[in-house]
Amino acid sequence: AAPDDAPEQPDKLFGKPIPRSEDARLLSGEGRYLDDLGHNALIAAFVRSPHAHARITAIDVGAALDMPGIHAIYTYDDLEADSPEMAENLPLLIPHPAIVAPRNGYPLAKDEVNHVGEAIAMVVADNRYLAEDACAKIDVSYEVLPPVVGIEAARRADHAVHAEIPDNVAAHLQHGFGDVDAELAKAPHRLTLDLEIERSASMPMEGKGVYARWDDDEQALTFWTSTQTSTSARAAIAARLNMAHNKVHCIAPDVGGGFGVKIVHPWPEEVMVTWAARRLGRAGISSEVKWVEDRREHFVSSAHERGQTQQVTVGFDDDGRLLAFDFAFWHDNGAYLPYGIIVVLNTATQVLGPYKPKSFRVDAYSLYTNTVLVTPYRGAGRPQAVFAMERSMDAIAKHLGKDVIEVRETNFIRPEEMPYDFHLTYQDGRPLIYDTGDYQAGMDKLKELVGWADFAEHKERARAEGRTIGIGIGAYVEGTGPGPYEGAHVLVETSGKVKAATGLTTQGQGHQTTFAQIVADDLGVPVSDVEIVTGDTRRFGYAVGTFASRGAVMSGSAFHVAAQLVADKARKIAGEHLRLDPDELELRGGHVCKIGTEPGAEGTSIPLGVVAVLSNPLRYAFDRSSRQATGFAKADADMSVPPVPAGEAPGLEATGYYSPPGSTFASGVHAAIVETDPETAEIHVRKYVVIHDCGNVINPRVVEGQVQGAVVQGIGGALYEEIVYDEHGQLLNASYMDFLMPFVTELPDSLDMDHTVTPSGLNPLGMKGAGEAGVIPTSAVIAAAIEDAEGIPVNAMPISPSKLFELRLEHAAA
Ligand code: MCN
Repeated sequence: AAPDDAPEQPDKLFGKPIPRSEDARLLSGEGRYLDDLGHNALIAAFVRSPHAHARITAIDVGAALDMPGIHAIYTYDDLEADSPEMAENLPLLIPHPAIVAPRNGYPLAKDEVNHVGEAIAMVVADNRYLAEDACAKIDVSYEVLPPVVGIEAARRADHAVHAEIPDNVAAHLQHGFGDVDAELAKAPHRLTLDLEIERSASMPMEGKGVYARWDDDEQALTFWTSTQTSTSARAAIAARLNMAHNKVHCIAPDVGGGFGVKIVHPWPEEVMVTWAARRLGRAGISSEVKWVEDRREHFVSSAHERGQTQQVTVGFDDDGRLLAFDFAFWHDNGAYLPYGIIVVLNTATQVLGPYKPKSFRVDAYSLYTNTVLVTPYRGAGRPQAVFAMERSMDAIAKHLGKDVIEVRETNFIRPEEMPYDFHLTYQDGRPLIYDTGDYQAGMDKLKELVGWADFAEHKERARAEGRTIGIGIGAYVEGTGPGPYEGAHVLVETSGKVKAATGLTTQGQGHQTTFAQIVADDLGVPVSDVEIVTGDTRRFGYAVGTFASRGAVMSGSAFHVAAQLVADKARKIAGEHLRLDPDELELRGGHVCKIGTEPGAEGTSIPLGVVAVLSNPLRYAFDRSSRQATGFAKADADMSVPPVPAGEAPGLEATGYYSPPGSTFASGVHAAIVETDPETAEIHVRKYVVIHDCGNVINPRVVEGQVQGAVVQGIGGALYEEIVYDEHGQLLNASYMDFLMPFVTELPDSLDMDHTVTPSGLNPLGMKGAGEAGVIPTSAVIAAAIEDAEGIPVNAMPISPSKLFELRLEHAAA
């Protein structure tokens, strides 16, 4: 159902839970993913480092080159011989003053490898079998160096990942407000918590992949890549290959999930495959090269996240009011820093959630380790932040013997305090100001939906039956929809159907449906008449990308701006034709018609497709049916065309951009009821409840699907998923046999959801983002519920049955 308090708009598609129009195609196998393309391409495979840290002393490709079906083998020397651009380090995408020592690798390792899986050589062959066989024949000599694995080893700094950075510190960030030391000194109560969140990784069903096609006649390159940022990927490749922008096109075909890992641009494989296509194309060998990541490569050579060690010291009064929140954390950065420290910034700037402590301090370190690099994964630093804050809230309540919800409510920012200015800088460099939000309203709904008032009784009853259950609560605030901009192009065809494009990419979020709802509303056409194109630089060249839950706010708003421009133009053209003032006209039922009259009525209405004909002089001149459709073709011989209204360009189309003044802050509260098995320590999530606020909702069905998916991903992180390295930097669980993701059997018995709606004033439709929300408080909530069930502190995630079993033994011994 639509959110209760959303405004009623009976004629509008905005707010309606219509089914996702993309699903029939995607679920029936009609999707075209990267590996469905380029069947005639040569295939690339990579030689990857078996060592976590080593110097490369020699590479012998001779035996591999002599194998049949092998067309080329490249190493760093080939890049250096090619051009200064190809020999350069991969870029640091988001610089920040807290980054003290940025280091990035090369498309192929230069003389050192810093994690197992780093690419050293590329083979291009007739097929993957031959390419892999040739990889096995390439002889790389290494001088093995001591690896740095894990946060503790990086902090001890007995060894360095990068020799010139002896303390392994990539970035050091400090910020805050108030006098934390003074507040802690005089606080009636103080507590310190040591916390840990596992290293994990986004696991899209489809891994990375790139297919490039060189056109030697045009000296132009087109490449398809499974990316979240096709425009940035194009910019990155154009720069590296030293080509003009308009000679390079990048297309994201159907993308089978991203969850953050596909934001990085360029990936080494994107550089290598595009470069090889041009090089081999010019040599007349083949103009097409393709590489598709296999699952093991995804584990060892894409990106991971989470991975934090935290220490929180809180000072509070007898009511549980936070006087000081002193937060130190150490973040496992992996070997390189392509994406800057956005994850660390998110943890540091969003840890306060819906609360307003009197003083606040963050001291954060991002540390290099000889492991796969770390980039944002759905939630991007916020699950870690919420873990620190919400575990603290529970500890305060326990210390004071108070209700966990009451302590939270005592610290809530109130709706009348909005917009709330923390006088801090947010991760986007702008002031950290919450635009709107009503956290109390969310908590009130949560209590109702989860049955808070009756839970104690419920728990006692369960205990009497020999069952152990517990409840956990968690709240969060999430900055969504950051700028700088997103754009859209909307075109009405002479058929009356609408083609609309944005440069933003899509990975399964339902953009085809939700963006079409916005455009259809603005143009008064059926939603099925709107086709949305995403992530194709041939169709729309300026865009930022899909991450940070920005699609609805950014591209949704841009579609609205562009469609409004088209609607204005349609009213002008139709007004001239109907001899009515444009202000007297509206777009409804596929027509431009006089306000309040029937669409299609003689003399006061004109079909939108006909307006498109009138706006397109050439189409009008050559197309007899178009002339007849306008109803004012005098004779076949009359080739005169209707004039485009003064000040307008031909074509019923427009481009619009949207650039927000700042991020908009979504929020929510979650609760979980878990049951733990007294003997086996198995953990079942019996009930999961979400109250969610993403401002005005375009499509509740899509949003609920997003939240459900993210909650399940969060439960995966809380109970099952963990990337495990041994001390040599070897990944021990690089397959789905050992890296456990929740199946349908691990879903909560029930997952209930409701919404609060505090519209944002920062964008024209009052939206906030929704795509990451479900995953953000999940670990904190599950930890709290297990703690409540077992009466044992839970300070490290994930918590498996065996870990819970150990905790029980430790607790019993203590
Ligand atoms: N929406 C809405 N009303 C709102 C807000 C959002 O109807 N008020 C709709 C949007 O129109 C969109 C969907 O909900 O269809 C998600 O919107 P938004 O929150 O703007 O997020 P993005 O479109 O920017 O998607 C990115 C977000 C992120 S950051 C990750 S990570 C993630 C996620 O979306 N990765 C996903 N959801 C995913 N879903 C799938 N299937 N696959 C991924 O890789």
